[in-house]
Amino acid sequence: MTDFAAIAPLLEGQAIELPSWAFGNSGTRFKVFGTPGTPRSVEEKIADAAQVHQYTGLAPSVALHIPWDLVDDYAKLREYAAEKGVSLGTVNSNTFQDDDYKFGALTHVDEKIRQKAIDHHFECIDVMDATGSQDLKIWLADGSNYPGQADIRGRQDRLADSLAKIYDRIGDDQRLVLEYKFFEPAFYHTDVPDWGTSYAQVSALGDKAMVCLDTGHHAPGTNIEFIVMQLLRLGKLGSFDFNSRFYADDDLIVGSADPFQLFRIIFEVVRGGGYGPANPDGTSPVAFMLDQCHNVEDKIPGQMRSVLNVQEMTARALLVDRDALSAAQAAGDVLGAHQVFMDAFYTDVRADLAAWREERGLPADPMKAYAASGYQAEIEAARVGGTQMSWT
Ligand code: PSV
Ligand code: MN
Ligand code: MN
Repeated sequence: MTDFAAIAPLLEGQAIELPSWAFGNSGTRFKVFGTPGTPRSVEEKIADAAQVHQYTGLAPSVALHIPWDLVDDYAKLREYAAEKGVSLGTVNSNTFQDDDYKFGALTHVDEKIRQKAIDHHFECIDVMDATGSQDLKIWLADGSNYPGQADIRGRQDRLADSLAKIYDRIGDDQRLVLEYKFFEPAFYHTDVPDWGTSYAQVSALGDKAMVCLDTGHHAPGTNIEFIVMQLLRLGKLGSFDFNSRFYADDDLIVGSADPFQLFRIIFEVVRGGGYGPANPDGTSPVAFMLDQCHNVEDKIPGQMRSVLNVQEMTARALLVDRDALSAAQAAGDVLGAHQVFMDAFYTDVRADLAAWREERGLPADPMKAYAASGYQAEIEAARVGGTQMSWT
């Protein structure tokens, strides 16, 4: 098997973007629990995200969600983030919390409402221009609840037209990534339910339009790594929203429900050339982002655990002896090939990663170092009054 020393340099520069909303309160339709110290402003969310990067070295950027992260001056916010040691990443549009969008946004039959949704995306692109963000991520709540409720074909045509208008505004160094989700909040059909629909829509737009794969947005049992392989093969996998799930769109800590699935997904990213510094700015061709909520656990350590899980499964995926695997596959050695794969998955890399961190001036155990830092007590004492930021 490949040894850790051989793959260690490949871990250099791994970047996992954090969602600003993970630092605010979140919950279910039953209850949103507030916790002392929760951010009351976008700046406080960014300060908390910067902690994750400070202790892990893995999370140099923060994704924004507009209008949750609305501020007057994005250039100033960019400076603030830089002072904290992070940058502003993907800008997520939000067309799911406005009464006008009850029956759709980019697919709406009413031209005025559809234009309002398009205009919102233009505003998001303005934000990107000010923050220096590369990606505009579009996730649509559009869909219907009952057979016959909507002309599903007409909606697809309007979606294509709306996306083309938005794409026209995307700058040379920017990308549009279209996220799919098979259900929720609409339950009969959604307008971008699967990778095939997202792929068809972004392919019609051009090279700067890609698919975003959220790991929680598939039917149970779906072979997600196959989709990863196919999208990479087609050159259209733009980014991940990582999280894990037991049942639906649970948004739990990535790698907690099924670390083996995360390993299989990252193996296909590596195999397909989606990992590593292929871009001129040193970033990976496929952007790694988290899309999670921490309903009952502390948010900063929750995000730390998440990026560490991604790093751990990345190391294990890189450990797969690809030559031995190919040889066994070519020889029709079913169990030999499977064993090569599993040997890497079962390799405990935690001690090696701890040493790797220490060599780079990072704490061997970031969770422990953060807990000992006193930051949590500090924010609990300082953040009194104001309104805590919330996912909804
Ligand atoms: C929708 O379920 C989603 O995954 C989209 O990415 C949204 O932007 C995000 O959740 C909000 O948390
Ligand atoms: Mn998502
Ligand atoms: Mn989701």
